[in-house]
Amino acid sequence: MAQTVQAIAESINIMGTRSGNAMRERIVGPVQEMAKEEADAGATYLDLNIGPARKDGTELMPWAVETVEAVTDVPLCLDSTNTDAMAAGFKAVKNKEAAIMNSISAQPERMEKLIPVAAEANCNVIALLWGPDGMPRDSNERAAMAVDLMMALMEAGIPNEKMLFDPIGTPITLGADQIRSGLEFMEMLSEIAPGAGSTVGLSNVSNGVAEHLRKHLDRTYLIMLMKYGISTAIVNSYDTELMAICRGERQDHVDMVHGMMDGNDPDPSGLSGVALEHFKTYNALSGKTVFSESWLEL
Ligand code: THG
Repeated sequence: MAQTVQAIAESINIMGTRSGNAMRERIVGPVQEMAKEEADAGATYLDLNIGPARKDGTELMPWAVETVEAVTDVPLCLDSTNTDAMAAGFKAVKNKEAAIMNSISAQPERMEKLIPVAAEANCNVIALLWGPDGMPRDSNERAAMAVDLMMALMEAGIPNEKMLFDPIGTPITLGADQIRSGLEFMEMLSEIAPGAGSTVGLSNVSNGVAEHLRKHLDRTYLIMLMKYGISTAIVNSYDTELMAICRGERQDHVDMVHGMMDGNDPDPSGLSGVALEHFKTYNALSGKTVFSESWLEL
């Protein structure tokens, strides 16, 4: 059986060129068009990212929920750092049990405010491995944070099966070591929280890289995460190649990259097209070659 990944489509976003203005001005058309496009592309969830929304979050999030639910039944993933907006958004969600709260981090204040909201909604929860001191430095700090979050969620009656741990993808521009520590955590997760799922915002890895090159990093990074059984990923659903990987339709590429992760490199002279791109991109993401924006030309 081919391995699949559930896609959380990321494009309805207050920072986006199409969706940002529409969200700020409460124009339903562009948001509803994008929701339908993401659903048609095969998204399992639609992320609604309103950002910090300090002024109007409690009004904007319910608006986004109702706007999107009017055109699709695909479950939603409510994405905001504003805890009041999150609570107001969940009040509006029709199918709360199928939805995702994005996210609860290991910051005491966020845990206190959001865990009761999640417990009442009986929704899925992204447990973001971001603590009071920010980004965890290595896989052990990630593991400690995951235990804290799991215990707090469990005490509120939320089972492991409803948790999605996000080790936080780091940009390749920060170096391959940081990427490796996220992957190491993914390998530990089934022992830390048996039955729990996982997610990563794939595009974090290509943050700061020239636009036309980003998709290559996101695609190969997803395949690397699949080696450790990632269950969902936050994706650009407009990338059809990435969506094909999610659907389990690129098993040859998956096998090649996973082989490389085990030290079995193919002969690159026998590779071409997308397979060769994965080969070169894996070498960049794993630190085998020093990262620069010419990695695909090497
Ligand atoms: N983990 C979790 N949630 C997250 C992230 C994560 N939510 C936010 C973010 N990271 C994932 N969402 C996005 C949404 C859009 C983009 C990246 C990540 C993006 N957009 C294009 C750009 O900026 O170039 C296009 C924008 C446009 O339409 O113009 O890159 O890591 N749990």
